Amino acid sequence: LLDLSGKRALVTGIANNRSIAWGIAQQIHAAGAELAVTYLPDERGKLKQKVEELTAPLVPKLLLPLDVQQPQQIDDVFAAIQSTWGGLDILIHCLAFAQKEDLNGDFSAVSLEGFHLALDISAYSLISLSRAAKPLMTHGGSIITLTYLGGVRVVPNYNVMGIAKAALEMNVRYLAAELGPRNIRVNGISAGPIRTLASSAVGGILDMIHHVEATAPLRRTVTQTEVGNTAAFLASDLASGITGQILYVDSGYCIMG
Ligand code: 0WD
Repeated sequence: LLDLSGKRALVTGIANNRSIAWGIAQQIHAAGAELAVTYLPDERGKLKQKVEELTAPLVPKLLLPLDVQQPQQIDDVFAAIQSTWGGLDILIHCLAFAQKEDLNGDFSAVSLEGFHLALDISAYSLISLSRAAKPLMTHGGSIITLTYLGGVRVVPNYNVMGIAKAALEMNVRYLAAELGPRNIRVNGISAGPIRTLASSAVGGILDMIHHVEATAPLRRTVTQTEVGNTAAFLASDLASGITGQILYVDSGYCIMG
């Protein structure tokens, strides 16, 4: 039976009630995990308030600011986890960013700065968060990230984020190889397109959603809850033999020619 009771989970990437991370937080909480959640700090503190209100029913043990571009904030998050829980079992990496101008038009137009930014926030951050989580996962653990088909195949307008996702998926494999002897498993979920704040920045996302609805074997897109259920499974002991994998939760779209 799927049971996460007694497990302590850090969930990053909740921005609002459409966030995939919110679907994951709800499902792993429902399975019994205790939560710590992070929010991207902004000057007016609006995001903090939003995430605080949204997650209140899940009674998170910690609500912490985290901009993955700020190494000090990463240190502070894991120091708080260490002093509150003394360890960690589950890390959900559910964040990405690229400049809007780099998510449509000519792929070759991407600036070095835009490239660095996308790869830093969307791919390197899995390495830095995993490095910080490693010493806390003393009884093994499960690290889960979110990726997209555009990291494997050319998807119109996904552009620099496709490069970031390709790097992210390779990060999953190298981290899985390093952390496996500690019984820390590292996997990615490749989700089908879902309407969120982040995906709305990708040019033509609605066309992509309609294309999936017309051609995927299940003839529909997936929900945050379905992605959340898969994350709960991967986080659980039911998935104890699975590491270094990218699991597609996309209504089967990726098998179609
Ligand atoms: O169709 C989709 N929505 C898919 C999303 C399909 C397949 C994969 N994904 C991936 C995304 O690439 C991302 O890795 O799922 C993950 C979560 O994305 P989401 O749920 O679609 O988007 P959203 O609700 O916007 O959450 C992403 C959040 C940010 O929100 P905004 O929109 O404010 O940028 O990532 C966070 C932030 O909360 N984020 C950061 N967190 C820490 N440090 C940073 C940062 N520097 N930048 C963005």
